[in-house]
Amino acid sequence: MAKAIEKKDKFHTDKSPTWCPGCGDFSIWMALKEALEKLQLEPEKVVIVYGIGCSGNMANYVRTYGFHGLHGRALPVGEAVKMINPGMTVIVVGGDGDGLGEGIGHFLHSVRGNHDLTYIIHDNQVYGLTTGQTAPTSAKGFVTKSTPFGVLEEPVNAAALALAAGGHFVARGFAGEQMHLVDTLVRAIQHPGFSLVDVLQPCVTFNDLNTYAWFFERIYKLEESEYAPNDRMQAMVKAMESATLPIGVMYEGESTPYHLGVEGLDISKPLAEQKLKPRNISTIVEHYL
Ligand SMILES: Cc1ncc(C[n+]2csc(CCOP(=O)(O)OP(=O)(O)O)c2C)c(N)n1
Ligand code: SF4
Repeated sequence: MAKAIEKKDKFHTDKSPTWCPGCGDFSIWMALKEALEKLQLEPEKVVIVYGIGCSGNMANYVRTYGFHGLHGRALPVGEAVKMINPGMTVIVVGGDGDGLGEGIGHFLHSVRGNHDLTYIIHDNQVYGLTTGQTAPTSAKGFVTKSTPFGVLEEPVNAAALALAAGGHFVARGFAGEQMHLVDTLVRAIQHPGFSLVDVLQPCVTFNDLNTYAWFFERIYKLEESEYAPNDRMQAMVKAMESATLPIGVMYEGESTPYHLGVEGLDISKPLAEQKLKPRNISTIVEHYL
């Protein structure tokens, strides 16, 4: 009995989530813990970097190493963690505002660098934590307290951006399809290099447009069709669909993660355990004297 509890609680903390009842964050949280279990990872071998927002509050609810970064800055922290300790599984969790608003530059550069981490976006099309302002993913015309006459811009499409930036693993999930999300996360975490899992997530308090019912009317699973996720252009067509919303792996291709290409980086052990090797830099210094 004690053993069963121990196993079930491997990624559990003693903190209870403060998310609103019914929030999609719950199912993403449970799917992530289930995926880590399925991959038989140990908490001490996983680092999760969080952004700011309701999604970022997950920092308190998963028992792994964690870092709660600044708004929009979680990805570069995750990249650095992987570089200095390549033996760790690195996951970055953030909101759509965090990653596609403040952090959009980091997002594109992290994708094109193919940094070896799994990026989970809680894509609720609104700012949750700051009580319902427009997010970069909000639908055109969506009325919020910061846009009382409706959003004027086109929404940002995370999957299409990742594909355009050369991403080698691009997937979408839906918080209302938890077991499907577990499988998608397992594949994403296994993929070497940058993996995007853009999770469509209802915010039951501040988004009365993109509800569970709204998503259930539109989503379909790529794995249930003949779709093979090996063609970038076809994946782009899938990512751009708007009347219906495909979930699952849109694209997976050959991938060499960034840290494996860095000349001189010793990946056999963490940087902290490496001895500094003295180097003679006198020729460089002399060049500038
Ligand atoms: C640079 C910066 N700008 C704005 C904020 C204020 N802020 C905190 S959370 C948040 C919205 C978070 O929205 P999102 O990232 O979509 O996450 P959610 O709460 O919806 O999960 C904002 C604007 C901040 N903390 N830092
Ligand atoms: S405000 Fe929205 S995103 Fe935040 S916890 Fe509540 S339902 Fe979830």
